Amino acid sequence: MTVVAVGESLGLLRAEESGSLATVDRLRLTFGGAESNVAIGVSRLGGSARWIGRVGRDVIGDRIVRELRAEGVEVHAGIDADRPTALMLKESPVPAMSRVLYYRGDSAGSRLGPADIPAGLVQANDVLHVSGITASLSASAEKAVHHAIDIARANDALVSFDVNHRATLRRHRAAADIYREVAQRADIIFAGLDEASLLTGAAATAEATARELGRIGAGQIVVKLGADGCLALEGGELHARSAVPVDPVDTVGAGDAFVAGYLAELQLGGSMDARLATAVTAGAFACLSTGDWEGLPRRGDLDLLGAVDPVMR
Ligand code: KDG
Repeated sequence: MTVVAVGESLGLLRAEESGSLATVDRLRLTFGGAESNVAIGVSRLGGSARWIGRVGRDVIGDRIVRELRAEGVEVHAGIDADRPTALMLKESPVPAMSRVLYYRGDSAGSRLGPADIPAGLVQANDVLHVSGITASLSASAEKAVHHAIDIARANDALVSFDVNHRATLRRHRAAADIYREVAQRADIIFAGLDEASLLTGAAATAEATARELGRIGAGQIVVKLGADGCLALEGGELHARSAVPVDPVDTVGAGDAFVAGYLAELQLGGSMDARLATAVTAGAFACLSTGDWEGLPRRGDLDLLGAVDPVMR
């Protein structure tokens, strides 16, 4: 069973110190992308992962493809000779707070279209993972997401959808409409409370949120509650899990790490409780690193956050 993630990955210039990018001068070059972060996370946890997207014919695109392959992710990247790979800048205006600026309008990745989705995208029992970011990039990217879902449906693969709302993304139509149409075709929905309210209207509690999302039709609902853990609904039963307490340095990428933990355990046939345990642990790891994916744990790391002895020899 392979997790097949479809989306846009972007070059990332990240400030190495707190303060405004107007004055900070030390930056690190890396990359990010919600769906490729999930693919890396699954691969690091021992699972099989594939990423599908478009990059420009440029050094940032080369870097993304090379790094993903180095992380054990199978890559199907369309190369766009006319448009660049997108960029984002990440600054930390005050310690432990991150602000992301996008330079992605009409990027190679946002020109993703149905023709970029291979016919043999998934096999039975694979998981297609998509997010609200990809469907928001452009009308053609939204079509690509639905085309990928058509292929998944025709091949008995599961469809996983993380709403991943990004308020500053410029969209071709209303976010709630885009998300609702994908959610209605998903088997697994991941959403934070605010994201869920875009789909169903605000609910009073996490439980009410999970049940409202459940009415959309997906068999697995996972409400991400950040430092309060998560609440899942499957077969009418609720499963709660506390977060693993950490002192976060940067929470960007924690949601993707959470999804990767969940899907990696699902690949192994793990129970809901096992899926949530790995999800919250992977999410905690991601909070300890300033990179969007660099802090993702390998399977052998998962026990480290509970370790009593601070020295291992
Ligand atoms: O979830 C982390 C992502 O936000 C990041 O890696 C980049 O895909 C990205 C985005 O659109 O913000």
